[in-house]
Amino acid sequence: MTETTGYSGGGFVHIKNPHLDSMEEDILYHLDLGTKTHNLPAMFGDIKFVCVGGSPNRMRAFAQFVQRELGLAGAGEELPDICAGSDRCAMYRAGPGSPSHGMGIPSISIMLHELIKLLHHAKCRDVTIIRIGTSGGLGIEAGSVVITDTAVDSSFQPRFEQVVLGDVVLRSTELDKDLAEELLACSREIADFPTLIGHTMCTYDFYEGQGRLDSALCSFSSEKKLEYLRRAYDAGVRNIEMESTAFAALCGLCGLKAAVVCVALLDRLEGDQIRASHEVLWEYQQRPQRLIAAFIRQRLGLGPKGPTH
Ligand code: R2B
Ligand code: URA
Repeated sequence: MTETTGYSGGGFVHIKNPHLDSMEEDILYHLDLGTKTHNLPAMFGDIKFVCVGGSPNRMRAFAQFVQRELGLAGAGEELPDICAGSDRCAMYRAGPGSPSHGMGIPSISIMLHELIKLLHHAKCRDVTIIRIGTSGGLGIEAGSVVITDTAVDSSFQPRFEQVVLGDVVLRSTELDKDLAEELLACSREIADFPTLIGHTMCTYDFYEGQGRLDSALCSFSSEKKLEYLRRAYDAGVRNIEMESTAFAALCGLCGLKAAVVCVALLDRLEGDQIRASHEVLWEYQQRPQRLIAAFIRQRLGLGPKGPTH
């Protein structure tokens, strides 16, 4: 069974679940929010940009960074975690919302179902959602930022397989091409690092699933690994991570304009271990953040802002 991309009438988030309407209350358990306990339209109704990422610390730093970059009130002050009552997700508000989603498809799926329902309950309109994260590069310089045009699975197919009641449902993983181009154009203006558009391969594992030779179990040779990675490169893959297919599929079906922007921590054609120093990795991880902050400034008509770090 294949599901096609959703259409969002009036810019609203498109929820495709008839059961939700008959629920007296919707408890967003992992976000520690609920439709009765919280006034979600008042708390979130004006949200236009949502940025999601794997690590709570990184997302807090990002929210603080955006607060400074956009010149918002409270810049420099501690930001409260809106999901403080949950030890599963953290969420910060600084103009844009920036929740963290943990590692891998099951983790981001849970967060996205609740986040998308949150945007729906809050009656948000015309929301742009961006995943910022890290990845392994393929034939590109470490530190390069990849803007995903299409997320592909480990057979290089643009699909996400979700098992529903024991059946495999195939979902499209196309992302918004215009948004990807807009982000690339923005990077041309501000970035002092390489940025490119390419396919992103999403796997269910960091080690065997990404063809690493440094895992606890390994059944393939170095030649086989390189042959697989070169085939991925020839299919257009420029980086590898662990959430993009589920992110693209869910956001697409719910009518959200979505993008994936990940920095490459290494070139997987050259090795498997991440050897760069903490300082270098920290600076790499700020690159997608700097790009997105500049993009939001541009969208809000705030104009360029000197060096972005
Ligand atoms: C990128 O980095 C994480 C694994 O280290 C994973 O969440 C991903 O997609
Ligand atoms: N994240 C991944 O999923 N793979 C890498 O190689 C680096 C970061």
